[in-house]
Amino acid sequence: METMSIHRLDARIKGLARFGALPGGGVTRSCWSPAHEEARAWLSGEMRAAGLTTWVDVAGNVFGALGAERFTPQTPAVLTGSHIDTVPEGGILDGALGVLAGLECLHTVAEKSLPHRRPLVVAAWSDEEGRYASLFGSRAFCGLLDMSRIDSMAAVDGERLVEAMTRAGFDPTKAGEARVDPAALSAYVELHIEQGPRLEEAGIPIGVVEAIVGVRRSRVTFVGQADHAGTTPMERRRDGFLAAADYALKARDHVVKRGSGRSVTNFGVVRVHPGVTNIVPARGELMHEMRDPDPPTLERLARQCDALAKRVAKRRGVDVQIERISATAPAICAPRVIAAIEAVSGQLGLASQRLHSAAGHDAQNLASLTEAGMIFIPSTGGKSHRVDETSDTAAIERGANTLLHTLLELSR
Ligand code: HGY
Ligand code: MN
Ligand code: MN
Repeated sequence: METMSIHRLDARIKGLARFGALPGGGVTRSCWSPAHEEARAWLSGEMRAAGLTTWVDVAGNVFGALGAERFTPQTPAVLTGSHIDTVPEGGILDGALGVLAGLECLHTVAEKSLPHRRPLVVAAWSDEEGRYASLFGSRAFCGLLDMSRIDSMAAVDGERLVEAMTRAGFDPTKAGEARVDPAALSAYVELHIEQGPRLEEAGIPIGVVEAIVGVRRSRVTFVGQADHAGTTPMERRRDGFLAAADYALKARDHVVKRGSGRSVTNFGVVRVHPGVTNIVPARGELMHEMRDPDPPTLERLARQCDALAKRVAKRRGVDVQIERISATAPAICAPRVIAAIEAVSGQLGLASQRLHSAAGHDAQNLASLTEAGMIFIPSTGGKSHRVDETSDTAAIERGANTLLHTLLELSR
């Protein structure tokens, strides 16, 4: 079976890693940042050098195509891709692998004139990591973007999406026009690192994703009373931070004990106000995230945690405010794409295992428009969203060759 060039792919992975590179390794490349925009220009250049037609849509998504100039219902395309934006202090493979392996596959198809009846397109979706709004570019492409909220979309440090997009040369008011006609797509398949330990611990080289978790994020703010940190008797304090801490520990235990076994939760952003050492915190603010592949489970846990927050506030004599920030719907992957990945893995002599994705991905938006699926490769030590995220070259090669033949299979 034909193979893609692991040397060229490895060189491009190292090439992209230069943009936003951190001194001790890893990368910070937030969407719309100067490093990201330089990376976008570099990627478009690599796509053109590979013989692809390239364009960027109004939501900042970059496309490279074989056999098409644009998306059109006349010639439904087989699409692959992922993202080139990263979390702060992230790894060099999360997202980059799927974009660059997709590029390498199309480069191989072009140079070896491999047969494909349908156009093949590789995408780099903007702001997948959601510095401003999670899965932003693929949401816009899939017609799932709530344009009424675009003015309020902002990073945790307060920078607004509209400022960042404008600085990068995009008009945020047009992002909703990125919407594609669903008839212009035939299938979507994304290659990604698993970002967890399951495949490596099972010794399985190829993961076949069956479902992708939904992710709910809420801002939970406990409001007590600022007071002197020295003179206020302990029993009279209405400490907003301690209420938030009490809630976080109880909510974590609740999700673990009463969730589905695949439910997870996290409190990745914590703010204390006024936030100085000699004032009893008036406010303790948490960004509370929870995930599960099953929509009813996610809804139930959210309701139960809201009730828990109110009980904790009452017992501690403070108030609580709960604001829904975002919610992505869980997605089920398409049987046709799952079957294609499994058939190709078998032809390549690679063991595969079905699993759910505990990370969110652009594929869950594409699944609302077309038959979508994902291929995972093992993450070394299950590490991701940290500078030492890595996968070995052999794993990358196996994953990219599986992607190559899955794309050819789907484009027959
Ligand atoms: O957060 C996630 O699940 C993904 O890595 N953006
Ligand atoms: Mn990520
Ligand atoms: Mn990712």
